[in-house]
Amino acid sequence: MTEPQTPEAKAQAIEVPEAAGGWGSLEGIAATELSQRAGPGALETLAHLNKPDGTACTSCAWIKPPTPAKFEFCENGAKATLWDLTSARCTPEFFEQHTVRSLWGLSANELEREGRLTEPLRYDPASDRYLRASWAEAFAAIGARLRQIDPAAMTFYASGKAALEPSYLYAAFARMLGHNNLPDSSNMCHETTSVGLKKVIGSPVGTCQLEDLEQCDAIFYLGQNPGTNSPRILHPLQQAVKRGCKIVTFNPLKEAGLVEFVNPQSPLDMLTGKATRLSHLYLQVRPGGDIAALMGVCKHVLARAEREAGLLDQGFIDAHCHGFEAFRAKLDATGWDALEAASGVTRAEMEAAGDVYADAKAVIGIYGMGLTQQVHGSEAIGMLVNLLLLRGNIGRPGAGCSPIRGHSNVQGQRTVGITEKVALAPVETYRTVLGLETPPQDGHNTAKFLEALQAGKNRAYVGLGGNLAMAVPDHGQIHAAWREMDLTVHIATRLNHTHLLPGKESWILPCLVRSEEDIQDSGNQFVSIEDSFSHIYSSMGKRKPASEHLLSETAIICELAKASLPENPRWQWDAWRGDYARIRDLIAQTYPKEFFDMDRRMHQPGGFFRGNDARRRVWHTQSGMAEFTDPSVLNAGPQDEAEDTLRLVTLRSNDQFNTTVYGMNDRLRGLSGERTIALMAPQEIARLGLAEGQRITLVTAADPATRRAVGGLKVVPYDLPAGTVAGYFPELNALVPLSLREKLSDTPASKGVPVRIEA
Ligand SMILES: Nc1nc2c(c(=O)[nH]1)N[C@H]1C(S)=C(S)[C@@H](COP(=O)(O)OP(=O)(O)OC[C@H]3O[C@@H](n4cnc5c(=O)[nH]c(N)nc54)[C@H](O)[C@@H]3O)O[C@H]1N2
Ligand SMILES: Nc1nc2c(c(=O)[nH]1)N[C@H]1C(S)=C(S)[C@@H](COP(=O)(O)OP(=O)(O)OC[C@H]3O[C@@H](n4cnc5c(=O)[nH]c(N)nc54)[C@H](O)[C@@H]3O)O[C@H]1N2
Ligand SMILES: [Mo]
Repeated sequence: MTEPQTPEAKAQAIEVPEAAGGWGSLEGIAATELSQRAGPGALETLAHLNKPDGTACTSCAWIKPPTPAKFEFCENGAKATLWDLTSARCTPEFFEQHTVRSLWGLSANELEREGRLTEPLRYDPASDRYLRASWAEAFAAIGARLRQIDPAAMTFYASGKAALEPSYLYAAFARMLGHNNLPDSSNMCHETTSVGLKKVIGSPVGTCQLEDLEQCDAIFYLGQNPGTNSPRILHPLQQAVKRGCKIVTFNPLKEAGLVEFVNPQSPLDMLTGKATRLSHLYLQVRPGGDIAALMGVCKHVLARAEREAGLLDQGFIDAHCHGFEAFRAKLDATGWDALEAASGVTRAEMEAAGDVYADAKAVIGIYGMGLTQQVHGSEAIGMLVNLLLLRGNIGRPGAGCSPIRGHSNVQGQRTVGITEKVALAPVETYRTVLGLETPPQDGHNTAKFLEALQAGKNRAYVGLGGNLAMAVPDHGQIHAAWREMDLTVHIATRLNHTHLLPGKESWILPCLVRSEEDIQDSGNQFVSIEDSFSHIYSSMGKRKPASEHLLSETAIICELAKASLPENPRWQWDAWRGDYARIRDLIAQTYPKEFFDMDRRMHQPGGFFRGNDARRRVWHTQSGMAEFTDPSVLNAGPQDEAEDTLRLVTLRSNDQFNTTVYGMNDRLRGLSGERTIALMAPQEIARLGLAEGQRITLVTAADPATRRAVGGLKVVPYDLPAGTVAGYFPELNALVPLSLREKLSDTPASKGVPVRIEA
């Protein structure tokens, strides 16, 4: 077979193991349901997902559309929900039989398969076991400890799932205690967006709405894997392609979800098995190659603009942008050879992408972790914005910049005050609404928390969900320090390894999941969620709770606060717990511009839009304009790599939600059976003298003073750029050095770690 000649033909010729969607996704759902023995009524729960006043899916942050499909959920949303609804129970009797030490040896999947946590548990160091406890004991003991510990030495982590009501109270509670140590999963995720996108357009979140996807002519899709991580986006992508929109993908891996899609909701698609080809061009950049690749695209657009009057939106650039001339000078000064070397794609591919851009009236840029988890990730985001600005592709119909968020309410948690930065806290309205003085010092983000932990300076940890010790870099260094804390408290649904690193005093506080009813004084409670498009909508659970002892996250936070704070007539923990509408009143008073009349508006189909000034071309940047930025590097990865290193990209499989591993199947990549693998290009395997199936050890090549290694990894051939190795998160997190972080945001650079192979 001859190599396809054009970039377009190359994209058309990509073969993937299986199209995303289709029967595979339905079988995926059935398999999980069977294996997890979800209780009766599970399918009914699925049918309510993402419907107006139904339950917001707990999986990703894709929107809940005003006119939902019959089944407004995807394979992986169903998996996440059914996983919550398992009939398996992880009871105190289970903990009686196992020491914490012995449980540590189980896999993530084995731990979570034990099922839902049912009762509060207290760690007993003498027997190395978690023991049954009452809620009253738990609150009293934790409250007493929190009163003793210096607020500067405590950290309250949040993992992006808890709704706006508990998140608002959690952030306020931390500040009432006297600290801003409020890291969020976002610190390992889209913090690069919160900082990097804000720097250039003044908005920390995306500017697009769903209707923009219905009107765009081209989508630049970078470093996000929709087939696995946000499958519902594939429906609007398919619709867009069917009406002629061109998708240009940038990804080192050929991800099936970006290649083709069979709509499982379409009888015709299912009957004929006919997949829609999604990517018009597929630029297989090397890790970090997006800055150079996008520069090449811009360079071509500017070259064409020399010949084609009106190609640039000069009116927009003049009226709305800052820094264009410096950026243009940088493009002129950067040659194609340098761009090809740094990006790993050819000039022809960059030019073809430039043509798609220049020929489209309205363009959207979409991106995910492939950009944010890089050392110079904010510069990559800045380059994407540069491209969009050239033709005024922000702030008009069918155009904009759209980061795809991770956890279902991660964006919302930041919106309602979970942030370590004082400048982002509602300092004034806290004062009037709660009589609360915000502590003046910035607190810990995730990386700073880990540094404090290693220095022995962080004494207490409270986790509102998550599995932080496994999600972070540098497992080897962090895990030992974790157990030295005086107090660790986990508000959780299932057992995970972070719980198995108890501090001197440790508690597991089991909570409801989103699909379960949450009965308080005023009846079953709604909560609210914010999606990637800044829409806020209600969610209500209808299932009977997994155990009669469970409390809601809101209730747990209220009780912890009561037990650890002095009485204050304005802090109405009982009333707030009794009726969450009263918490929404607080949110509305604290953030009146965005949340006025929240309790009513969140019930509208599709929720209400919190608004976005950049969408209206109002730029809250330093210059008051949208910023063209002149990148300081051509590749977003580390700059000082030695010759013989490879770049490690850590990935999610189709059978996991972050550290929750449902199974061993990564169907869309045609991989299964094992997660301790190292994916490498066949020619790379040959070049390095390795053999398929051989076991290797990967060793981190950055920060050589500390040895970081993961062994027993099976070499698996995969279509990847040269110099790249890929494998799964969190198994490979021990290789990610905490020192390797995105420059502006401190986000760990888990997509660009220099490594070497030890055979
Ligand atoms: N089912 C499921 N859904 C999820 C999650 C889950 O684990 N499972 N996690 C949730 C969370 S918290 C998040 S943040 C999102 C994550 O969703 P994504 O943003 O899709 O994150 P990753 O799975 O890490 O994949 C990132 C993609 O970037 C590509 N990539 C790696 N390096 C580069 C690069 O240098 N340049 C480019 N252009 N691409 C690169 C990878 O090949 C991969 O396709 O998904 C959310 N949804
Ligand atoms: N190497 C590498 N590391 C990464 C990443 C990567 O791509 N590569 N991705 C990073 C990203 S994007 C993220 S967001 C983080 C994820 O980090 P986290 O958000 O900390 O981790 P999760 O795996 O989502 O947390 C799972 C646990 O949350 C608890 N849980 C589940 N549902 C609920 C609930 O409804 N309420 C409560 N209270 N608890 C619940 C359960 O106990 C479960 O075990 O990992 C980061 N780490
Ligand atoms: Mo994330």
